[in-house]
Amino acid sequence: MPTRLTRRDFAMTAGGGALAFSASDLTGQAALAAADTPTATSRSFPPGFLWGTATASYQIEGAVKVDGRGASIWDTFSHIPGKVRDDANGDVADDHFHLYRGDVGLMTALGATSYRFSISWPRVFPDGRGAPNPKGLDFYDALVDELLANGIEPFATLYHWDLPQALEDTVGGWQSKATPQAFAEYAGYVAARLSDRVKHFFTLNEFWTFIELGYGYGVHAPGLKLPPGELAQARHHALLGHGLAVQAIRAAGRPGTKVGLAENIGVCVPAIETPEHIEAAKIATRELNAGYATAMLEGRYTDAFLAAAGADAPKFTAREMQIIGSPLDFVGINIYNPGHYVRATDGEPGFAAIPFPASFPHMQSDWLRIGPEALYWGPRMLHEVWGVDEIYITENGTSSADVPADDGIVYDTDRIMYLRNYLGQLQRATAEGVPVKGYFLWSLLDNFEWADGYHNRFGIHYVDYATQARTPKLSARFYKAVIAGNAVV
Ligand code: PNW
Repeated sequence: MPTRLTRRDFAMTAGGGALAFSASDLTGQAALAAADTPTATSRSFPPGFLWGTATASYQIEGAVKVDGRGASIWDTFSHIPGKVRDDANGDVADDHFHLYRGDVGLMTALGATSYRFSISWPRVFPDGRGAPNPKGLDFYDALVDELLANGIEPFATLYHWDLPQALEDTVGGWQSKATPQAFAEYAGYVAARLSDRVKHFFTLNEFWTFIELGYGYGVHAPGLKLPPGELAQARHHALLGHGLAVQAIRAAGRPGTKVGLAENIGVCVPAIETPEHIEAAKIATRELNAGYATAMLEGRYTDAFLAAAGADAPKFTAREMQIIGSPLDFVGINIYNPGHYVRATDGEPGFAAIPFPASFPHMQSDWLRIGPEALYWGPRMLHEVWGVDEIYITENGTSSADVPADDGIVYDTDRIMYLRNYLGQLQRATAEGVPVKGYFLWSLLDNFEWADGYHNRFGIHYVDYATQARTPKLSARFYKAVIAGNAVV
């Protein structure tokens, strides 16, 4: 039996020079030497820790009209002038649909042991529901086989934002309860077909981002700016889709299939690591994630959340909350930045979130604030607040102003600095017994970065979009050394 999350009852009071390295170091059989068991050091990760990269279908696949794929809301949105930087779209992206074998080769060269990818819902159900497309899963079948043949464990995400356009057109997407139902049918279908080889399924990726940016701020597909009450209902429907999918995957998947989610919780970092501030950060973790993670991990909305929403609170039934709180086998969290620095207060609600000073450092984008300790506190909070005992870091990484040097290599020392410091904090968590089982670096390749188009590059492999050539950046060599040593290097 898979281990299930336990819940707690909460008493709430509220090397050498640059020339020593060439891109060819990262290709070919030499990388396989990484399979040797590394010697443990004080900077080591636990034996068997999974190392991988993460991607998402619409961001890399291209081939948007191949083999009967239907349109998604991102196809539509990206083709509306002015919505995406430089009016870019994912029609071709990294053409991973055709180049996946080589891309798995990049993973092999890194010595990676796992890979997180997402499945395009409209490839499988072009209309979102009804009859499945017979060819819809062929690509993923082949990808999974290729991964397994190379000793790489596949982790599949069922929803990374490419909602079938037909569902947006006919029922209003996540505004309707029909969408969670359709999502569960799709999830069950995929689990039945792939769970002989895929053991870990994530339901939805980053509830906060696709709902708030897509239905609230209108900067992601489908580009809506719903009023608060309707937005609250869309949030609730996304949670319901998660819960129904958990049940559908359990019903359709082979024994041993594990299911969880991949959410970008707002990581609450105690401003000072003393007991009172740590306690405040725990309270804040529940309340500042009440709309998503807390609801799914506890099967209820907190009293403070409902009180704050007032008349705009979501409408829900007890049965729905039970579905939303369906027990999970593991939890994935995407962590790029600290969500909040938190301090203790004497009165209610027991914590205060401190505004970020204007001088707080960040990477290429303003939101990519540099707070490596988020990779320590995120998993520790999941473990201590909700008793999660199987945790994955489902995304972590940064975009950088990458420019190939004369020798064709991107010397992305800023990305390495970012990764080294974040991984140091993750290592600290594992050394203290926080049950983090794996890490997926975002991303394998430069790719279609949503509203930022191709301008923001998150890959550890540089993609020349004119030729589709992939070139390992210096950070790929860094990551390869981390994987080989199973330690921060
Ligand atoms: C995540 N924000 O998105 C997604 O899961 C990926 O698809 C994406 O490429 C990656 O992070 C890098 O952006 C986010 O504005 C998008 O805070 C925006 C935000 C956070 C995450």
